[in-house]
Amino acid sequence: MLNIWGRANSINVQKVLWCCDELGLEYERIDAGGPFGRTRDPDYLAMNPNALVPTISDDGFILWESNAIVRYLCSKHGAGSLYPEDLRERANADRWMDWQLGTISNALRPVFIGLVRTPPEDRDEAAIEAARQSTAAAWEILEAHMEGRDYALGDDFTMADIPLGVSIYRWLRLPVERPPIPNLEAYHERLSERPAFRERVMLPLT
Ligand SMILES: N[C@@H](CCC(=O)N[C@@H](CS)C(=O)NCC(=O)O)C(=O)O
Repeated sequence: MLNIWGRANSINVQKVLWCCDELGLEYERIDAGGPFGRTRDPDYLAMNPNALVPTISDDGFILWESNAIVRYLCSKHGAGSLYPEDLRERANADRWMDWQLGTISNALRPVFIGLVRTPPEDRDEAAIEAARQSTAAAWEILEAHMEGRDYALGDDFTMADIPLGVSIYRWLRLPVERPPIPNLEAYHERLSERPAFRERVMLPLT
């Protein structure tokens, strides 16, 4: 039995839900985080001492960190499809997943929190603008990489597209000035053709 703890509007939970749907996995999702609380309950902290979502239990195997969860599920259920079997292909996928978490996510988060979760009167406009500029600059790297490619690794959809896809969706939905990124917009259009992306990721920003 696969259990997933996390609220459905969390970007990191959305990665896991989208991944499960792509793999055709059945699971039970338990609301946690944000208004649902639970993450500081002793039994939750025993699973995930970060008090963050998502966390999964796969027949009792506990795992947290969204990209690690996506890798684990793809490795278990998607070898040769979402989980590249070729070592270098897989390293490329890992690279883009780490880049999403280490670079894009850190840059994008203050823009999202500032504009979506902070009332206008409490916003630090200078900090939001600085983060917007950092995010726009970081996206240029993927924009250049996507020239001539349908997905992050080339022709086929893989696990690398999941973290990238959730972040691109947010960036394109935020009410901010964006330099032109035609390759990323085309990539987003391609992802939008996937039912699981539409259902799990393309939600109003809250
Ligand atoms: N690096 C972690 C970050 C997890 C994280 O920051 N989760 C956020 C939601 S996106 C969270 O739990 N926020 C507190 C809450 O929802 O209560 C991961 O990728 O899983």
